[in-house]
Amino acid sequence: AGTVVTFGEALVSVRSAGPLAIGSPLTMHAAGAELNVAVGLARLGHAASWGGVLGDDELGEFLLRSLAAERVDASRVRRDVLPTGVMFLEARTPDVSRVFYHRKGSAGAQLTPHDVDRLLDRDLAWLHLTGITPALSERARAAVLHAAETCRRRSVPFSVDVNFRSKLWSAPEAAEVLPRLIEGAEVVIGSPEELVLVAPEGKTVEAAAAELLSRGVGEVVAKLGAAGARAYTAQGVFTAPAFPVRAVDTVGAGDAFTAGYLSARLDGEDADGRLRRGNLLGAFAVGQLGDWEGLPRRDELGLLDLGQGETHR
Ligand code: ADP
Ligand code: KDG
Repeated sequence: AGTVVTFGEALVSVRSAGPLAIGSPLTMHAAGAELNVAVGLARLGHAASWGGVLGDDELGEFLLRSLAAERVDASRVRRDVLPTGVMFLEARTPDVSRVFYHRKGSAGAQLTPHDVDRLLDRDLAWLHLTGITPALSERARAAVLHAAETCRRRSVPFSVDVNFRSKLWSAPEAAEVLPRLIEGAEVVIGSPEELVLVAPEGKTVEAAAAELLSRGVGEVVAKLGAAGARAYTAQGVFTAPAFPVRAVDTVGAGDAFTAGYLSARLDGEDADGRLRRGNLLGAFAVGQLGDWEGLPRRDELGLLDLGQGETHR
């Protein structure tokens, strides 16, 4: 059946219980949009592989340990003398969080097209990319564009989550690069604003989706937060509501959604089934601290159908 491969920069995310400036208690998590997607897919039983460059340091060891524990193949990871990147997620107030990256000059940004060749040299079922990688460095940008090009040449289906990160680059810079990255993608996922960013002519999400479909993208999926998600396809537009859950940590919800959507796609589900599984994984992700810790195994997919506040005995 082949492997689902993804790559990018994995980070240690450090979550604070309060303001960082006063020295609030911290917890340590494995993160990075692509690592999150790989874990989500592996939990559901798909053969998933994550690639990238990790520092030859304790944080790199922690990320490898997390990947191994989650049964994500990391056999093609490269180590580098530069440090593993870190991000702080500060709970500044109970409702307002801030992200601070410590990733400039990190190992993760050293990814090259050669690393990508090594990573893709296998039986590939699917490749998942994000718009974070091209924002990391010149070489990482070359690497991710090369990966998309390799998929187009080899006719390997691939997906792109736009994941615009304004702390890494500007919207005009992203709008210059991302339309090239998503060319020929089977699935493009983003928030409505992100989808407008990658469709040069589109001013609304509907116009952006129509433009992307006409340029050969297979389907365009808009993540709508607590309102669920919508898929624009050649067969029409499909909408599905979110699952009602208590949100405790929304970071990582988008990656969980993507993992669920791709999992259903790999299983041959129709648009309704894909949106449903995406929303389901998003709901599991927001219910627990950490980007992916709360994600379900396949035998847990029905848990949320049983209602809120229930204890299963
Ligand atoms: P991102 O994390 O990329 O900003 P969203 O906030 O749109 O993405 O969330 C992604 C998906 O996670 C949504 O499409 C939805 O399925 C789910 N989700 C997000 N927030 C909630 C919520 N409060 N309740 C239930 N599901 C949610
Ligand atoms: O989607 C969650 C990501 O934002 C987080 O894990 C870190 O990859 C990350 C990034 O660059 O923001």
